[in-house]
Amino acid sequence: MITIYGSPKSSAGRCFWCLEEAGVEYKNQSIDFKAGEHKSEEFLKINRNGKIPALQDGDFTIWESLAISNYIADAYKPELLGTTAQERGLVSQWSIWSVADLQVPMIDAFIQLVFVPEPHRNAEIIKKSFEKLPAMLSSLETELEGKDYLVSNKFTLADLNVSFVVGICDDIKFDLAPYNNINQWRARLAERDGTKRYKALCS
Ligand SMILES: N[C@@H](CCC(=O)N[C@@H](CS)C(=O)NCC(=O)O)C(=O)O
Repeated sequence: MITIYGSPKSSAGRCFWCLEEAGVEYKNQSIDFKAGEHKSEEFLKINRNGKIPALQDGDFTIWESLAISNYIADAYKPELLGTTAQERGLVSQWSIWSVADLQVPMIDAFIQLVFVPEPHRNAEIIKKSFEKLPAMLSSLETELEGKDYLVSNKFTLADLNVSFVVGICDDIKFDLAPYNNINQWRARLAERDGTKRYKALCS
């Protein structure tokens, strides 16, 4: 049996979405941050870094959200990773870009706008983060021109991982109106059964 530790409304969300796309059975073990469960002796045996998500599949344990999703796909629905070396390379490229580049200003803005109470927000961090987004979103917009999906025009983890990060724009109220291709792609992804099952977990 697979156990995923963490909440679908956190960085673990991309792993829940992947589990739903793969159609595997799993159970969720929530971790109470306020009670310090992520730093408990028991949880540190699962991820010694004291962070969620982590996943156990039988006696196998893995942490780090992108690695978890890659493992789920590889073990249970390999086509999500692409079917040729080149496709797998591009899926990897987009997935890494989503966390190494796109997510960085998104999370900086998210922390300020969602976690920090308004009077204590750092307007400079928010401004600088928002300034970094158009170049990256324009790159994605260009890539999606004339395409339904990012890699070989079929749904892969590239779409899941990149759109998961783009979704942070909703939380930080970054206006995506100028990005037609991105909006159509997000609408297409929202129609997937796997996406609907994942979104239902977040509501
Ligand atoms: N790069 C990691 C980030 C994991 C992460 O920072 N998780 C947060 C929750 S979204 C956490 O567990 N924070 C607790 C802490 O840092 O003490 C991943 O994607 O899995």
